Amino acid sequence: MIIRIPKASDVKSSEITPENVYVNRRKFIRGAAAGAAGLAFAPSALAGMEPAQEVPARFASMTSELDEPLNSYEDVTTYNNYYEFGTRKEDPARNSAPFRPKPWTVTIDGHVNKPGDYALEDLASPSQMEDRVYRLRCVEAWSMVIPWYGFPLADLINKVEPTGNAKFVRMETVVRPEQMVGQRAYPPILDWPYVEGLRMDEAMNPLTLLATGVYGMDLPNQNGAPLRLVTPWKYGFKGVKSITRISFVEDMPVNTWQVQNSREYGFFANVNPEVQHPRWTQSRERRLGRLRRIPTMMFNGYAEEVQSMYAGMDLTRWI
Ligand SMILES: Nc1nc2c(c(=O)[nH]1)N[C@H]1C(S)=C(S)[C@@H](COP(=O)(O)O)O[C@H]1N2
Ligand SMILES: [Mo]
Repeated sequence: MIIRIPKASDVKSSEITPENVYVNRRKFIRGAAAGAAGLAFAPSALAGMEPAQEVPARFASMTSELDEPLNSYEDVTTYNNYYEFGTRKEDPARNSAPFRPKPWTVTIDGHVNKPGDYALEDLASPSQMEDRVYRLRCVEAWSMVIPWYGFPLADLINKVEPTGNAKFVRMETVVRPEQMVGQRAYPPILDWPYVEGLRMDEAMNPLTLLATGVYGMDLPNQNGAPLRLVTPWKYGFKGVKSITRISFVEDMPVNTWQVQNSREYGFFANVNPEVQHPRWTQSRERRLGRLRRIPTMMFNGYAEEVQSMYAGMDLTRWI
């Protein structure tokens, strides 16, 4: 197995794989290699990363609550956004092997009764772990249906007891340039560390998940090992990866993409087909691996569970 570790100068933020090229190449890979075995094994060996792992049988007939089929393990783990490992969709799977997600410590600070440095095992007990099939919808208008594995963020919050001054939760990705080639690029691709946030009611919503896995297996590095956020009614960029710090704060955090471009990205980032991104429509999306575009649903299909949190807010202003 050869792992190519690119030089920092290889990473160009302007380089984005056109989706049609990607779809065609994937079709070819599937046709050539998957054959009849297709479903039983996660063909990550195809991507040259690690030995094929068995996808647990319980996923064979699993769908979303809207009966949508799951994207394959290969889709979920080879088409990623994780700029710490490069800006192209295939970069994170290719470049993240040097990253070491174990052991892992999460710093809890801010307005909270039980601050401290917690070992990941002490924040998530095995009995809280569950599969949750959620759509991930990216601003770039592609989407996937993913069987996440993890525990509710609300459980962690209850454990550490925020005080009344905590109005928002702010989360940070680890900074490890020696293990993350994208963080070695100059000029910097983003203003590290990657930062995201939720309002306290959003963080406590039962849909909000801290994922430690996909397809019932530990998160691969490219998906945000060992701990990442999944907020299914928000655009994918809210799903901050490899979380190393969780702060309970009074003021609305400034998230990475707002710093990058505040005209295009706001704090809330609720999936909303009626609010257009300045550079493309948000009213339709393409499920990875399919060519036909489908209408995007308000709040990514989770309106019933979340819309009351935004009653009275102008969602064309609070993007
Ligand atoms: N630290 C960090 N987290 C990140 C990103 C990133 O570049 N760095 N990309 C975000 C974006 S834009 C998306 S769409 C999702 C993609 O998650 P996935 O690759 O597991 O599908 O991760 C989000 N979390
Ligand atoms: Mo994204």
